[in-house]
Parts: sequence; structure tokens; C-alpha cells
Amino acid sequence: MAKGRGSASWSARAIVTLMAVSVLLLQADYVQAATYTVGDSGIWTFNAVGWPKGKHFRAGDVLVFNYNPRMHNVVKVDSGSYNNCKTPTGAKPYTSGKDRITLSKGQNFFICNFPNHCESDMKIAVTAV
Ligand SMILES: [Cu+2]
Repeated sequence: MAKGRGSASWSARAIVTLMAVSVLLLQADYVQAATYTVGDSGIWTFNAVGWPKGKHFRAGDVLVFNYNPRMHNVVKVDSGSYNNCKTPTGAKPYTSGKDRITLSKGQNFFICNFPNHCESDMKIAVTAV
């Protein structure tokens, strides 16, 4: 009997502990995930390249790209494509004009692939930890 009561109380304590840990984890997630609107004026446009400087990004953070979709787009690319402004075959541009893109851990590269826009520094490299 005493053994039975002991194990029930152990389970209850385990459940309470798990709930407490879950709440802490949820709060940690809530604190960690941030949303950033890309561009110093809140617009994704030319000369965006310096925008990430001085900011600290985490995997799971969301970048919001606001732009006129008739003039610009967003393409997630690799470092090579970022550096030479060449869009890889099969890359799928974001074209909504208000794209929300979640950062992956490590380096994330984005360009606009309208002709000569990337070359005009419409590109950003964001490192997420
Ligand atoms: Cu553009």
C-alpha cells in the first residue's frame, strides 16, 4: 500500500515537473523568436546589403520583406549565388510583396533577381545562431 502511494506521488511530481519545464520552454521560444522587417526604412529595396549589420538573429526568427512585387522579388540563395548575383536554376522567388521567411541556423542569403538589382546591393546575408 505504502509503495503504491509512493509511486502515485512520484508520478504526480513528475507530471508537475514536466508541466513546469514545458511552460519554461514555451516562454523561451516566445522570447527567442523575433520578427524583423528588412530594410532601414522598412522596405526591401536597393542598397539593403548593410541592413543586417549590428543585429543578432536566431534560427526561427522571421524576416519580413515588404516591396512592390512589380519591381522586386526575394530569392533565397547559397553563398556562391549571393556573391556573383546569379540565381540558381530551379530557385523559386518569393513574389507576394510581403513575404515572411523564417531563418535557418547558419547563413541565410537573399537577393532580388530582377536584372541588376542584386548588383545594386539588393542583397542581404544574415547569420542566425
Ligand atoms: Cu529588386
